[in-house]
Amino acid sequence: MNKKLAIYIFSGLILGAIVGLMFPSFGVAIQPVGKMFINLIEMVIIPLVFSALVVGASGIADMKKMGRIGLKSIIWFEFITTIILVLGLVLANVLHPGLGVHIQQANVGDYSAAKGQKIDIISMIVNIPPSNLVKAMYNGSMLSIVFFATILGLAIASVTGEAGKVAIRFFEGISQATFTIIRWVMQVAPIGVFALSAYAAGNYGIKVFLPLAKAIGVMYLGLAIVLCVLFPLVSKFILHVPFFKLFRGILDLFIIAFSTASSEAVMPQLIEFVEEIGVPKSISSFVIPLGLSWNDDGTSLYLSVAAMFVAQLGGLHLSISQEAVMILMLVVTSKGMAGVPMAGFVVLLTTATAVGLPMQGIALLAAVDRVLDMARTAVNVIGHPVAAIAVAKWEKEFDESKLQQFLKNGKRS
Ligand code: DAS
Repeated sequence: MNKKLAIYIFSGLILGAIVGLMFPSFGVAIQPVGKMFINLIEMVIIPLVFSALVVGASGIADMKKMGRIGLKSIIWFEFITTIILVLGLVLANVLHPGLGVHIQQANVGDYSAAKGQKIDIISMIVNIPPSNLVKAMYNGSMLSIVFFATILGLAIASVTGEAGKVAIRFFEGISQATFTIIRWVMQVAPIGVFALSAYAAGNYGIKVFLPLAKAIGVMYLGLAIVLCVLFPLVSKFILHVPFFKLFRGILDLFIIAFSTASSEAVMPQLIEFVEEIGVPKSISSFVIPLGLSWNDDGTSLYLSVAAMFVAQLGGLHLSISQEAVMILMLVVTSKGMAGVPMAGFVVLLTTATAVGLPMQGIALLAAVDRVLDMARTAVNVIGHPVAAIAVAKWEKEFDESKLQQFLKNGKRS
């Protein structure tokens, strides 16, 4: 999403709020426009997740040939992203960003369907393998869709010859096309967000925007904790490298990632950086690109806070086991993500659909996604070198002398 569109979308939020507050009946009347915008985004979620996972899973099959490095990368990614997901959950449970107004109380559209939904874990796990894939897609059973797409991707990777290659190319095309559709839909986001914002203001007044501001604050606080506490602690006690001196060496990449909201924009420079400080090419050229879609630390924090914000805003009181299931979902659905703007928001949409969170809260987050995306992308970009160093150290292939040389120079060559 380019900066101009982001400004239009943000303006739609502000303008919609003003119009909704001044003319509440108009705000309520244009609710269908906002609902249609949500439908436009939701319509592409299943094909997007399905195709991205088939392609991602077929890559895992190749990764088996990568042996230890691939496995160690995935173990590190899961370790660090799960800690961060739980951190986000704790922050959301302590600071309650979504409390203040319950969307269900205003009985907005059919979102109240999600209220009080009990997630029965046993039957949920039993029904993960879909007895009928089309029915799973019709019901939006994301865990079943994720399960089948992963199995299909692994199976396609084992199909030798032209047929296997053509199948992967097909799903790669679908995956890219779905991201293009999201980009097209975001062109009308200013109108959609205007309508949703006008409805939000018209229907429940100014108090609905307070939780939104609070959610942004909680996410920025969480990202600051990841960047200034978690990464330094992991670097000092597990990796034994000076985090802030290394961070200073890629501050420019951090700023580029923040302003473009795209990790892919700085991926080549990240690979060069980690090789300069002592990570061998065999590891850097694998862990960084894979990390872009499997190790999004900033996005992980965003996802758990955002999911809890939406649940709280929708008046859903999730039990500990329901929160655990949601984290399990996020651990799965946040893998295979692209390093492009709004990628994390699409993952949130997927998870929200899967656990039945009210979409209205999601739509409000869409309005401020750019502000959130910049920060989470910048943190993602710092998490990738941390992972590359971790795997290199684990493989005992980290060249300490290069690190010392870098620290002596004080900056990237
Ligand atoms: N913008 C994504 C990235 O480039 C992060 C996200 O959308 O969550 O990493």
